[in-house]
Amino acid sequence: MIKTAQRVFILLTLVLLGSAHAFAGSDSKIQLSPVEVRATVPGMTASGGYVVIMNHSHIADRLVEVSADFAKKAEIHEMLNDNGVMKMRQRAGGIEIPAHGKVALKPGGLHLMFMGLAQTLNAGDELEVTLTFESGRVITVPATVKRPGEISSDGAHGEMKHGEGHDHSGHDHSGHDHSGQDHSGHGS
Ligand SMILES: [Cu+2]
Repeated sequence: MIKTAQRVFILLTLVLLGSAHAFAGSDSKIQLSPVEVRATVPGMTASGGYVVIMNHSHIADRLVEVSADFAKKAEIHEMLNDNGVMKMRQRAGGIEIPAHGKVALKPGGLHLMFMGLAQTLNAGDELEVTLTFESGRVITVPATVKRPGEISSDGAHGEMKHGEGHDHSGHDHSGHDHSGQDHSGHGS
């Protein structure tokens, strides 16, 4: 006969072993949408990334670190209103994902920030981003580079209607906007 405590231990062990072999984008408790990364033009060295994080556990977790091999440095950013001017800065303490909760990182709000880009990020490029959680979970997810107009506002849908973004494709207003915010957020 196996005691309850032993049963729980065996179960936990199985869960932990299982998580090492989980599909990209999720383990048993944390589920991630594919990351959407904003396309850049030559000369841009920073870009934003967006993702939806779902916590199916009854214990809160916290996104504490992000990394990607296409960026020298990656941070978790938040937007704040500084006397009417939206700025962004690194979010101290990361982002809590409530138990049975969902947090969407999206344009204009919480986002992943990739700095020191080693290459121009062209729409359609397939990359990978690794997210680390306070619980010790380390999850690598596919990331697709998208034109600003193609990035889903709620981050939940991988594909958006076609046609909406084509006005922006050559000009990259949003990208310029974003790097401007980067200066105001971190500069002087
Ligand atoms: Cu940022």
